[in-house]
Amino acid sequence: PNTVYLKDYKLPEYLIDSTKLHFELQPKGTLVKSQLKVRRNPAAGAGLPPLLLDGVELELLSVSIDGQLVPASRYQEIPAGLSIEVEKPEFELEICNRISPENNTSLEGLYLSNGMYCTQCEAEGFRKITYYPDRPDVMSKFTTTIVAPRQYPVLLSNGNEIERGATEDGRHFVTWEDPFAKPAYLFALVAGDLQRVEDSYTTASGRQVTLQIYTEAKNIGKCAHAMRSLKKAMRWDEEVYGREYDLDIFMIVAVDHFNMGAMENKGLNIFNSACVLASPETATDATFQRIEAIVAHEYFHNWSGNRVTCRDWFQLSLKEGFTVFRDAEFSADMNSRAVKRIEDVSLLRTQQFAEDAGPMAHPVRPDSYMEISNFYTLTVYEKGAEVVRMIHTLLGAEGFRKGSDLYFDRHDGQAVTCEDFVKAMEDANGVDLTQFRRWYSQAGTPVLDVTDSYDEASGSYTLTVRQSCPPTPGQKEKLPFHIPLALGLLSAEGKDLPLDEAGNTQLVLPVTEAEQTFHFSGFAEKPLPSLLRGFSAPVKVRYDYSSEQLLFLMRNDSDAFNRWDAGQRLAFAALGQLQKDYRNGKTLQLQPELVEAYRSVLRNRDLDPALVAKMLALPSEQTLAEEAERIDAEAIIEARKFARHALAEALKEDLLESYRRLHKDKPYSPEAADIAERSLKNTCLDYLCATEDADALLLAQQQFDKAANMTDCAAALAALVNYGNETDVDKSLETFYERWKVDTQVVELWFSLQSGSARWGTLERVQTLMAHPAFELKNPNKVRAVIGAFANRNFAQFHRTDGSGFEFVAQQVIALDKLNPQIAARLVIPLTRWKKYSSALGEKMRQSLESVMQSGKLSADLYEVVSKSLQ
Ligand code: HT7
Ligand code: ZN
Repeated sequence: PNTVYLKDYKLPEYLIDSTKLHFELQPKGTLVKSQLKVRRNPAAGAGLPPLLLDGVELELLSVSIDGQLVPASRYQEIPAGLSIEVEKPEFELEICNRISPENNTSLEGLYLSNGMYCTQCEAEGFRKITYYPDRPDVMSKFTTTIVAPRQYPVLLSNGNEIERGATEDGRHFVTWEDPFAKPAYLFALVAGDLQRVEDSYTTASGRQVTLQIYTEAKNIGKCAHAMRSLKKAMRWDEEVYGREYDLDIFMIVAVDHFNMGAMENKGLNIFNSACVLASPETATDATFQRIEAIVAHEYFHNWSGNRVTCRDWFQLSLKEGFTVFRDAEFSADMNSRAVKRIEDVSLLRTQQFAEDAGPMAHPVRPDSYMEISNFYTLTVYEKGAEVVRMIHTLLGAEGFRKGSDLYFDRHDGQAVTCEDFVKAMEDANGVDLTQFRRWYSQAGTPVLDVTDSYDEASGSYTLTVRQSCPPTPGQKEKLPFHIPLALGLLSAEGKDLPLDEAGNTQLVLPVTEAEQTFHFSGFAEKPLPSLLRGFSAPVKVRYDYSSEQLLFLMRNDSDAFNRWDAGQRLAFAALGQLQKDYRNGKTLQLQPELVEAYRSVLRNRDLDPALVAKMLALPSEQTLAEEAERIDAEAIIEARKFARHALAEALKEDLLESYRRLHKDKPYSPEAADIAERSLKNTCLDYLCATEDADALLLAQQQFDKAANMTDCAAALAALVNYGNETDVDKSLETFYERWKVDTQVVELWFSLQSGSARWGTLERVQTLMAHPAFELKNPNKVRAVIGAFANRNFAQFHRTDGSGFEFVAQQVIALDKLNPQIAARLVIPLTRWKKYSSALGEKMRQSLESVMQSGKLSADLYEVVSKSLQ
C-alpha cells in the first residue's frame, strides 16, 4: 500500500458546485446515477488536467458530459478510480454505476444491516458508492433521490425532504435536499422498515426543529434517553458556545452493524444501536452515560466538523479533538465533573499513553498514513481533546469562547486546518502559541521530573521542573513543549496556601524549557505540592512523594482529581512492591497504610459516592502494564489479585455496611446522584465477593435474582462470574440468556461479561461463545463483545504463558480481515506491544503477529499496523 504524506497536500484540481444523486436500491445491484456540476479550481493552476475521481469496487456503466455519452477512449478506469479527459473549465458530468450492498461486509459505503440499507462514508467510504473526488476539501450541495420497493417505507438522506411519490412500476421515491455545502464523507442514506419517535426543539432564536429517532419496531421503547440527551446537548451548545442548529429536521438512525460508535452525517446521524438504545431494564448506567455523551458528540459536530470541516485527513483532530473536548465538558456539566475527568484520564493513561509508546505512535496531527481508518486513534481523539483543553486552560473560559467564536465565524463553510484553529485562538486573544503548536507535531508522552527545596531562613520555596519526551518512530529528538502545569501548595493543616501577591491558591505554571525553576515565598514551613491539578496536561509527572504525603493529599487536596491521583500513586507503589515480592518468591503482604487509606475513603460520607467508588478501584492490570518498564504479566496479575483479596478481607465490615446502606429499593433513574450510589454499592459488592465468602456470594445471587434494572443485574452477574461457584454461575448465565436472548444489546453484554472475565473467560469458553448461535463474525459489536473483550480486558487469559491467547486472537484477526479490514486492524492492536514484554511471552506475541503477516495478502488496514509493529 502507498503512504500518503501531509507535506504532499495539493489543492483539488476541480470543484463540484452541486451533486445530484439518484439511487435505485437493490441488494445485489443498486444503480447509482450522479450528476455533478464540475468547475476547474482557479486556485489550483492553469490548464485542464484530467479529472481524477476516486472509486473502489464499482461497476462503471456510463459517462456523459453535458448530456453527451463520452466514448470509452476519453476516460480510463485506473486502480484508484476513474480518469476523464477534460475539454472545458465547466461542465456537467453524469456517471452511472452499479454496486452490491449485500456483499459489502466492510461496512463502508452502502451496505445492508438486518435488511436495512445504510451508509458509512467517513473517511473514504463515498468512493465505494460512486466515482467522486472523495476528499474533505471538495464541498458540494447535495440533492438525493432514493427509489426503493415499498417494503422499505422509510427513505432518508441529508437535509430537508422536498418531494416524494410513486414510480410507475409500483416502487416509491423520496428526494432530499441539503442546503449546506458538505464534503462527501458527510453524505448519508438510510432505507428500511423503521419506526420513529418524534419530538421538537425550539432554538434560542425561536426556530422549531423536528427531532426524530428511527429504529426497528422492537426497539422503539428504547429511544427516550437519547432524545432527552439530544435536547440537552442542543441547549448546552447554545449556552456555552452560542451555536444553534441550522436545519428544520435532525434525525438519528440506530443500526446494528457499525464499525464505530456513531457518525455525524449532516442532519442524519447514524448510530451503532449500542450507542443509542437504552431502557432501565436492558442498559447499565455506563451505557446511559455513554449514550448521553455520544449523542452530544455527534450533535456538536454539526458545528465542529460539518459547518467547519477538515481540509484533509491529517487534520482529523481539528474536528475530533475539539468535539471530544466539547462532549467531555458537556458530560462534566451534566454529571460529576471530577468523576468524568478521572474516567477520561484513566483511558488516556492506559490506552493513549500505550499508543504513544508503541509502534504506531503518531502526533495529534499525523505526518503520514497508509490507511486513514487506522488513525481514528486515542491520540487523535483523546490526546487531541487534551490539547484543546490546554488551550482552554491557557486562555481561560472567556478567552477560549472568544477564540471559538472567531474560528466559527471566520471559517464557516470552509475546510480548514489545525493551524487555522490555533490561529483563531491567538488572534482573538492577542497571544502567541508558537511553541504550543508542538503538541500537534510531536508524538510521545512528555515526562516532568519535579524536585523542590525550601529555605527556612527566607521562607522561600523553589520548584524545579525538567521535561523530556521519549523518542517515537521517525522522531528521535523532541523540542520542549509548552506545558501548563496547574499547581497548588498545601500547608501542614491541609489548607491551600496563597501562591502570589494577589492571593491566588492555584497557578498555572508555564513550563516551556527543558529545565525551569519557579520561586514562591512567604511560607512558615515547607509546603506540599499538589502537581498537575485536574490533569492540566497529558504528561507523566514524577515527584518523590512519601506514603505519608500521598495519604495527606488523599485526605486534604482541594482538587478532587488529585485526591484520587494520590490514591492511585499509593496503590501503584504498593502493587509495585507486591510484584517485586512475587518475583522474588516472598510472602505477599499488603501495606497497612493502603488499607487504612481505603477504609477512611469508604467511611467518608462527605465525598460524592461516585468519587469514592473511583478511589476504591485499584489501577487496572492494563494501567500497571503501561507503567511498567518491562511487562511481567504474571506478576501483575498475581499482585493485583492478592491486593484485591487482602483489601476485601480487611474492609469486609465497612464494605458490607456501605452495601446495605446504598442498596435501596427505589425506581431506576439515570440521574447522577442515583448512578453514584449504584456505582459505590456495586463496587462494594464486587469487593465483598472477592473474599469468596458464601454470604457475600449469596448477596450477589439475591441482587441478581431481584434486580429491577440492568446496572444491578449485570454487576451481580459479573461478581458471580468472577468469584462464584461454577454450577451456580452456569445456571445464572443460562437464566440471564433465556430472559434476554431477544435483546441484541443485552446479549452483547452477556458475551462480554464472560469473555472479559479472568476466571470464567478461559480460551475454551471463549471459543464456545464464538460457536454460539447469537455470535456473528460479520457484526463488529459481537466481535468486540467476545474477541475484543478477551484481548483487551481479560488480561490473565489473553496472556496465558503458553501463548495460546495470542494465537487465538491472531487467527481471528486473519479471518476478520477478509470481511472487515477496519475491525481486523483494531483487534490486532493488543498483539503489537510485544517489545515491552518479558522475553518469553514477548517472543510468543511476536510470533503470532508474524503468523498474521505470513497468512496471505493482507488488507491495507491490517498490513499497516502489523508491518509497523514488526519493524
Ligand atoms: N466521525 C465519526 C468517525 C467514524 C468512522 C471513521 C472510520 C470508520 C467508521 C466510522 N464511523 C464513524 C465518528 C465520530 O468520531 O464522531
Ligand atoms: Zn467525532
